[in-house]
Amino acid sequence: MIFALDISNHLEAEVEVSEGAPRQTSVSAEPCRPDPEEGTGFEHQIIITIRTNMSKPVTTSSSHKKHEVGRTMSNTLLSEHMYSEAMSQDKENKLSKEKSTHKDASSIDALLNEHMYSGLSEKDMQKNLNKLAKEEKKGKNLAVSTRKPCHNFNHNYTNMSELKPITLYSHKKGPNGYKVAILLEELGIPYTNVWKEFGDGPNGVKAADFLAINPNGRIPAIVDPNNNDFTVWESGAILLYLAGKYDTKHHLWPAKLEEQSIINQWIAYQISGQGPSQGNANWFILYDQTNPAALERYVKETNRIYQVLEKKLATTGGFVATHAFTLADIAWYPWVKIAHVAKVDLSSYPHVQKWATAVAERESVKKAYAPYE
Ligand SMILES: N[C@@H](CCC(=O)N[C@@H](CS)C(=O)NCC(=O)O)C(=O)O
Repeated sequence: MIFALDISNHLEAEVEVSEGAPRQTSVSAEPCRPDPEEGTGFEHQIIITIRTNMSKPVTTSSSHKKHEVGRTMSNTLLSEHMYSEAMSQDKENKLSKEKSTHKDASSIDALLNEHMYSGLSEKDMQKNLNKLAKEEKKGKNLAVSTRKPCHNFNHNYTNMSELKPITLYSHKKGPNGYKVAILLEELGIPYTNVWKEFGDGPNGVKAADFLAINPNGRIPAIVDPNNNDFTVWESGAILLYLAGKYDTKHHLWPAKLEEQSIINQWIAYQISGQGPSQGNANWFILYDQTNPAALERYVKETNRIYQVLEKKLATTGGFVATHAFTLADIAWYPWVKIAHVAKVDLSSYPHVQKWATAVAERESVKKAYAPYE
């Protein structure tokens, strides 16, 4: 199937999707800049990413051509995304109602596309819809009337500060929330820390209101107002969501599958190995010294994991997964920071110690920990 997709006012891309409908897609366009050779034209660069959980493979191809004023575009792909499971019923009803009130459905599609993919706020979308309605009354061509100028177009999240703050549910002393805070700082995404307490008290992670956000009753969790209040919990899942959605320049999350897999592998190891082992060591050290066998087991296992990390850091030129600072470093750092609690002596792991000192110096890390220090 070929879907024509309006990516901005100036670009058009065709995405070919193999048989079967993708359930989740995302599309981004590199910002287009004035073309110095043509003066009035635009430099066209398109990145199309289709992420899918469909069982059949998806193939993509993209083409671009100059915008022709007045062009209207159909947008079936948008609907595929919009009406996927990620879409709430409420939103779906609202959007289809909106569509039916306009003659030129394609321009509504374009606007909604912008809303869905680029973080255009509900309020701004409403403003644009009102503008559309006005212009439609005057008989104007809607396809060209409502779009932002290209340089200001935010499909690629070039201006993160325009995003609405993401809510981060965290705990001042819990390492897992800081992973998310560091990533948000790295990406320059505004966020609000909502500090939770442990237990089932009124502000506790096991209280009913928080269980509605994370049924597992643990921090971290996020709610993203730029994406219909999309909610994610489990630190690793949150890192991957934020990187997939907002690190479109691939600073911390490379585009190459193999590199992603290596990073994923180290994130998974952190979450299933270092975190639980070190966390249990902490527990037996701090709260239950009646079980020396359990304490010894977890301290030993935690130290074994640090040996694995030590070896890896000795071979990667200073970073956990690849040759560069990535999501994997972000996942490991907050636990390494508190290694001493679990009787891990970092001086026995010189590469880990050197790496942790360098990570601590990053601006993002300092800012993320500012509320803690
Ligand atoms: N696998 C989870 C672990 C989350 C976790 O254990 N969070 C701790 C704080 S760092 C927590 O909320 N503990 C509260 C509890 O266990 O009740 C993740 O990586 O997000």
